[in-house]
Amino acid sequence: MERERTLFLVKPDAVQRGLAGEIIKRLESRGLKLVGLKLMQVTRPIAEKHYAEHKGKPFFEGLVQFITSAPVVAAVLEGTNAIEIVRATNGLTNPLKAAPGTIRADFGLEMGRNLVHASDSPTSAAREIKIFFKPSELVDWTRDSDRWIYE
Ligand code: IDP
Ligand code: MG
Repeated sequence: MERERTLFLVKPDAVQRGLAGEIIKRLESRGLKLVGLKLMQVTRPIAEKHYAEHKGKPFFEGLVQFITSAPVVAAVLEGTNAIEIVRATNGLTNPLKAAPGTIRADFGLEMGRNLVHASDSPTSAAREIKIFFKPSELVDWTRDSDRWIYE
């Protein structure tokens, strides 16, 4: 069993639309454990660092403008295969292609307003968690329901 941590963002469109609680609820209900959580304004330097892999692409400037346009809710989620599980819960990048039942399909229409972010690999997760959270902001805690979620 691979117990992982991943960075999750409720992007500005979802926060503005009042969907932050509902979106985080889906991940909690799935069995993922919150180990970090905060509302924050993303600055341009943070945005450019976070999205460094997309620098030079035609949508990069719009993406940075968007992610810095209003607050995000940043979270670190922990669980078995958390990285793949959260990506699957989010759905494909383009809401048009995302499967019904995923966050992006259920709440979104367009790629540039797709509500959520999640790390795509263990390397990205380690890198992105460090960008958004100080070690002291992550809480190691024992969840009493773990034995009903993990075999
Ligand atoms: P991901 O969020 O599913 O990992 P990435 O390819 O890493 O998708 O792209 C980061 C974000 O950039 C996407 O979530 C989406 O909001 C935006 N994006 C990606 N490709 C496009 C595009 O072609 N047009 C507009 N926005 C895009
Ligand atoms: Mg990505």
